[in-house]
Amino acid sequence: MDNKSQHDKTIDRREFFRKSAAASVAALAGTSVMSSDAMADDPAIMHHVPWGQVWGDPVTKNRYGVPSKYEHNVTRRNTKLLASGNFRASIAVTPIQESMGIITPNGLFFSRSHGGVAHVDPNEFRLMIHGLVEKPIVLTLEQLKRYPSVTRTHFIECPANGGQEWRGPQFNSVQFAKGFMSCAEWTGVYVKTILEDLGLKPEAQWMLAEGSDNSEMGRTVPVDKVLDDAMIVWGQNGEALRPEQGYPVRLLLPGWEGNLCVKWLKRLEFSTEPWYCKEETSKYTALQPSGKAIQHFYANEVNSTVTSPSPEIPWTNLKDGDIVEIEGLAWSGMGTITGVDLSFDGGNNYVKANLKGLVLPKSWTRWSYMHTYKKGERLLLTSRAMDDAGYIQPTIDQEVSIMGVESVYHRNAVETWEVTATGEVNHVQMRTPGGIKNA
Ligand SMILES: Nc1nc2c(c(=O)[nH]1)N[C@H]1C(S)=C(S)[C@@H](COP(=O)(O)O)O[C@H]1N2
Ligand SMILES: [Mo]
Repeated sequence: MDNKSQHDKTIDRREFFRKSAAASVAALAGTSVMSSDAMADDPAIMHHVPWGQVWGDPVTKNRYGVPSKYEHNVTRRNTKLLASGNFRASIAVTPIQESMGIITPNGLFFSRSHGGVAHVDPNEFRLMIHGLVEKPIVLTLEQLKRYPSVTRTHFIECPANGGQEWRGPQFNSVQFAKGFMSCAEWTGVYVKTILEDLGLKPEAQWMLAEGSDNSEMGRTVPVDKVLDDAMIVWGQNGEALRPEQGYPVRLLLPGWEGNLCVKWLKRLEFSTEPWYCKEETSKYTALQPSGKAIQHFYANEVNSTVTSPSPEIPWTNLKDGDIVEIEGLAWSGMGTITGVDLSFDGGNNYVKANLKGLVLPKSWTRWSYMHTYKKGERLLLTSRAMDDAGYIQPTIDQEVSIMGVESVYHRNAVETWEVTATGEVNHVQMRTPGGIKNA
């Protein structure tokens, strides 16, 4: 390109941006998200960018595509503080501060594997289904996939999500505080569909699920849940499960504790008794709107968090008067999110946030609230979700009064994120109305 045409292009662009800036200011009339001076004399729109002057890479360079190199910081993370620092059998947490919509890309999906990640040869995969069924069977992967399939969007959450924080915040990070979970569109077959074929004997009460990995992860599940919505899945967001998620096949119990969703599945056995009853999880309680606790087990209760702003991506660049979107996630293993409240004062007063996009049962639900930022203001952002099973998130004081602080599992009290006068974000815990404790 010669100098002349490059110069013309520069003039054209400058005029274009001037015009469109003026037009957008007029259209938004005082409620502009971005002021027009955000564009004025920005060298990045005036000069001729280097990537526009050369041929790009061949489109087949990455036969399996990878994210832009500039997104290299968006990764799962691990810390020695989790799972005794054993990086083989540990936890890789999802960067929920970077999440968009309600789907976690497969490369960022949360992973917890007690015996490390197994690599199963799909040709040697077998699934045995036996015990109290009329027709016990051993299926190859190809035979399993011949059953009619369904596709459903559900989160998987480790019940230890947030479980380090009963006494107060341990991680000044939304990724570590709340990232023991992810959400995907799963493809597979309902276990009830297979059971219609095999014939479940009426005395069957429990299903044992076992993995073929080093940890086996034997878990028993009540037959009611199995016949309700349990799935055997092989598809994750439009492709085969990733090894970290149990390739080629895992059990999925929508909304229930992640540890029951046995990966690298090899065996289902139906029986009258549980082989291994998780005593401690069967005693969990959940708080109702009345503040009274009820007993239940296995389901992950209604929960939410602010994901933006976050300690990782704060508001330090915002100017006074900027309009900014506060965003977060809400989820419930007992049903569909019906609403999310947002507080700016740590949970004393709440306004209604908006639910965005698809609102699906036992799925992440995205919520947002448009806020006009005042430079120097200090906020205590607290979100509180409710579901169609009638539950609402408790305060930490309500939850601790019933559960104590020794537990690791099922912490679903509201979370608070402090925005300081300079826009930094800190994870804090509100133990008494009006004041920060354990900050
Ligand atoms: N076979 C097997 N299944 C397993 C595990 C395991 O270690 N082995 N970990 C469990 C735990 S504790 C959780 S929280 C979920 C996590 O699923 P993900 O790794 O796909 O996020 O898998 C569960 N299923
Ligand atoms: Mo877990």
